[in-house]
Amino acid sequence: MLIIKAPFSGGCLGANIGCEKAPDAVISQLENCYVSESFNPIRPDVKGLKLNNSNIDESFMVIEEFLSSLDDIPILVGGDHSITFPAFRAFARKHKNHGLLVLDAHPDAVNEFSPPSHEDFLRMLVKDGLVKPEHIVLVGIRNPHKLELDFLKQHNIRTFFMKQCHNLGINELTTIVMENCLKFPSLYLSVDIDVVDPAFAPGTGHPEPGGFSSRELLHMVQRLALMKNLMAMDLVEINPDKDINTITCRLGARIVKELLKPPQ
Ligand SMILES: [Mn+2]
Repeated sequence: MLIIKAPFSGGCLGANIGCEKAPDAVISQLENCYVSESFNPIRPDVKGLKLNNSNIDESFMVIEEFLSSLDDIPILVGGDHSITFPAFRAFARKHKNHGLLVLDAHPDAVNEFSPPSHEDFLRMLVKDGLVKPEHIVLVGIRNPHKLELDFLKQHNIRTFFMKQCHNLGINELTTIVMENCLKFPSLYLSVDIDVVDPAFAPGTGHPEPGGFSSRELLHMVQRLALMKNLMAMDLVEINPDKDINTITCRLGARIVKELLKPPQ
């Protein structure tokens, strides 16, 4: 596995400036996560990408080209959520009948900006035919815009709204999400840190109260990491400038640690 640092805030529409500092901040916290909770001994390589925050097209090209050339399973550490667009495009070229699992407070389907921003990467993936809507699973959604609700309904996208997540309980929720995702021969997992309650992850651009606890997210992530079809991952929207006592960066490092899996 390879951790790839993607220091990019050029797609955040000004809402999360500072998130370009997250890759370094999160990876430096990784040194304080001595072991995974299952004592997985994997020590991943880390590679940094050179991105240009004032040039989205150029940065997307760098991300896509690097991931296209990679044989390893990548964990991309952003950066704002727009980076999922080029990362997923590289993934979609390599895999057939692929699926996308997104853990996020927001559906990220407001506009149709091109190149996409962190508010509409999902909509643009669907619009550009890079993923079938029925191969998308969203988890943790709360406070969606009306345009986003219309989009989810129109495309019949499998959505686990946060209230439903809570009512199911983390164990059952994770089981159902995994059952949904095991149908795809290959899966991309995108984790937006704002799926976590801001009480546990304050360092982000659009805090939405009422999310998962860090323990609940770790439960889910630990079980998702066991899925054999999981072929690419990203972790986005952490902002060290908005963080308190490095809680969020440290949680980010813990998530990365739990996602690492032995070579197959
Ligand atoms: Mn997002």
